[in-house]
Amino acid sequence: MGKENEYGADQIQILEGLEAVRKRPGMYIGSTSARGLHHLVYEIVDNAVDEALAGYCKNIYVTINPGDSITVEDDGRGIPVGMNHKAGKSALEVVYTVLHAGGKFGGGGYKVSGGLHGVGASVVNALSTMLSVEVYKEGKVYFQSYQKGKPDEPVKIIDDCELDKHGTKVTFQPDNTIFEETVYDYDTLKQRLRETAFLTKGLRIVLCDARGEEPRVHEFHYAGGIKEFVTYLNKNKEALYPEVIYCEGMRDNIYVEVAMQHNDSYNDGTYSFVNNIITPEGGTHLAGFRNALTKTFNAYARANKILKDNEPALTGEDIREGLTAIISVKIEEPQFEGQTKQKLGNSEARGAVDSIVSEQLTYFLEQNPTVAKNICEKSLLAQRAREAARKARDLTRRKTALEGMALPGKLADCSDKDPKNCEIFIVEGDSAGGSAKTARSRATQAILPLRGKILNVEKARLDRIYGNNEIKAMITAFGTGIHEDFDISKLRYDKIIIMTDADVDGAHIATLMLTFLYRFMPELIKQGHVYLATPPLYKIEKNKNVWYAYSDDELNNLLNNEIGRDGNNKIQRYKGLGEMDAEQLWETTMDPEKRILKRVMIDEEKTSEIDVTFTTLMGDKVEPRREFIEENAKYVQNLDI
Ligand code: 0RA
Repeated sequence: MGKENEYGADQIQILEGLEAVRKRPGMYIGSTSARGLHHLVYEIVDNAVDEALAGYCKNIYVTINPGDSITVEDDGRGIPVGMNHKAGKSALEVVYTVLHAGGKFGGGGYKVSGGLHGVGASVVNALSTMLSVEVYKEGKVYFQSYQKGKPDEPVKIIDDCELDKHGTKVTFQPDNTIFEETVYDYDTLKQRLRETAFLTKGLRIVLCDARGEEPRVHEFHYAGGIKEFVTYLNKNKEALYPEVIYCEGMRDNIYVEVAMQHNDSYNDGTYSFVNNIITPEGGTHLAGFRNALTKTFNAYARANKILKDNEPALTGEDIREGLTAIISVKIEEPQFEGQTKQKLGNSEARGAVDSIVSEQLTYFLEQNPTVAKNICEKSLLAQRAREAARKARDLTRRKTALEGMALPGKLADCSDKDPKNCEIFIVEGDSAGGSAKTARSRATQAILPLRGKILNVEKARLDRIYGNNEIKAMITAFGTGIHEDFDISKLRYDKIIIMTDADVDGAHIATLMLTFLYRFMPELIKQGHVYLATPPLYKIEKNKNVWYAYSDDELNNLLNNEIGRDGNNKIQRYKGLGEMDAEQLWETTMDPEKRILKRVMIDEEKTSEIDVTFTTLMGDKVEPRREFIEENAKYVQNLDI
């Protein structure tokens, strides 16, 4: 076959490849929702991060331009621009037009192909109406631009630059015929880029939002890497000891880093990453860490007589109570398993993490006996609380076994017994609960009124939680049990609807409820069973007609258009659910035909930030909470976490 034919065949393959990406974008970037839109940025940034991991790039600048195009510039070596003889074109063009070409060329350096969606720059290119790239190398600026992945022209030199300038600058405009959402969310990018900077110590990432009149800029640069990540995650909690324990090493060609520190909370805040990408379902690296932790602490506690020979061993759960930990591995060919491919499967990662953590943690404990004793004692307390909680739980279990499903007295249950048809309203206060009971559709709607504020689970151990009446009522009403007892098939209602006043107190109660659900029954949220009711803020009456408005914007819209501004309008501002009679409550908030429900969702990629948010809102420290509320006051309409 002649050279030209070969080139032609290649060309056809490339076009077919790009077409495939545009036809089934979800297969390559997961989704075409806001999430997929943001993945385009991560894809391009991750390529630059690989260059940083190889030791050549120190700074990455990410800019959201007016019109929501994105520019990512790095100061790495610059993508190779020379001829790729096999493909018959510039290596740069290969990178941007051939599927899965990322990193397969050029030798040397440490190349970790991205995790779940490490699909390469060509996918971003195929899904962009426009993409342009400049490479700075040896005093020249190389350039190529593309539309929907197809190059406008071959790579050309467009300018000279400083001899010592080097790097790559990419700008792309996501295709609005492919993405359902094309507006970038600054906070989403900010969180992810902060995380990337934590996971790549020494790398500086600057994010700039140039869409508004005043640019917004955040800079992330952590010399301490994941050690600083742990400090950040613990910032609203009291650390149990000042040191962040850090282990690092290379085994079986796997680079392992672990950082951890206990705090005075009761949650396990462990997050694991593979090649800088979070693994929400853990996997072998996490298993290796847990094994090492349990083994090492038990050995230490026994050897130092903190745990007597006749006492039972500490469980992993005991030791992880109040632990904040980051496990980060870099591995050349990660294998992902599980339904959502978010679980690391490489068996060698288990041994690598286990041996590195066991060895270095043992050494640390020997060198820091005060810290070691501190952690062991906290674990012993956890063990005792766990024992007390088990007894309390067994008691409720025995009770339910004896009395059948002993539903809480305050619950007005629905008559339909098929959970798929049923919903439960958790209502703040007895008076609103009364209206809701009158208003409801008895067949399918159950009402559980809660008295006052529910226990802040962020500040309580399991045994106290089991002792709390409001929480017990919810647990029995839902039917699923919690923690290791949790069984979604026992869920008695398809929808759990939190209905609180549309004021600050109501928002606080809703947050307490969400904290409880998030910590004890996260699956209910993950599987989309949890909702927030939306009561109206205003009632407008004119000539016996009635309108409801659910926000200030809506009120103004109604007054400007449908109703008209008129002195005879009667506008009532609702302060609480209690101000509505049963009929109004039904019409505005409960009627499945008319109401607005907000489904609460968890973005699996954002869990560490969700934890920070909950501890900011619910923890002991007042100052960070005030700051958070001030910073977010503008954005409160969005209650998803
Ligand atoms: C492989 C080899 C060389 C550079 C890169 C990859 C590279 C890739 C990307 C992607 C984004 N930014 C990047 N920067 C560099 C070395 C090429 C050479 O030495 O000529």
